[in-house]
Amino acid sequence: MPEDCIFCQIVDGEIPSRSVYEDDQVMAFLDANPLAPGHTLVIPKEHHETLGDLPEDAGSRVFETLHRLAPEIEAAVDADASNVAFNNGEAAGQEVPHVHGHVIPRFEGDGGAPIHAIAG
Ligand code: DGP
Repeated sequence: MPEDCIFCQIVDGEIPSRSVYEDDQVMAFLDANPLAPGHTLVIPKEHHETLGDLPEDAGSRVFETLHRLAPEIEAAVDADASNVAFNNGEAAGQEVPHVHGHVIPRFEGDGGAPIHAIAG
């Protein structure tokens, strides 16, 4: 793993995080700069920079986790919907070069804007 990868450091417990879920391959934790209450990141524990670098099995596990957690996160914060998205590569706005999916709870009346509009 790259020494300076903050998500690898979260996996190793060197940087604290607010855990949402963890198993042998995947971690989910609250985003430090949330766009909405309950904004959660789902990552493979193994370091891979982009989706294209991710082995199929790890990708499947990340997607299974997003699939299971998104409705649970919505329910936990009483949201009406969610954006589930990846910024995949630096030119697409990926700031942390360790694959991560965002679950961003959405609420009726929050504007209904698509993710590119709420993310800035
Ligand atoms: P992206 O732009 O898709 O690479 O999103 C990176 C997200 O990671 C951004 O929403 C903020 C979040 N983030 C950055 N550093 C940390 C950290 O140390 N802890 C946590 N929990 N989230 C972080």
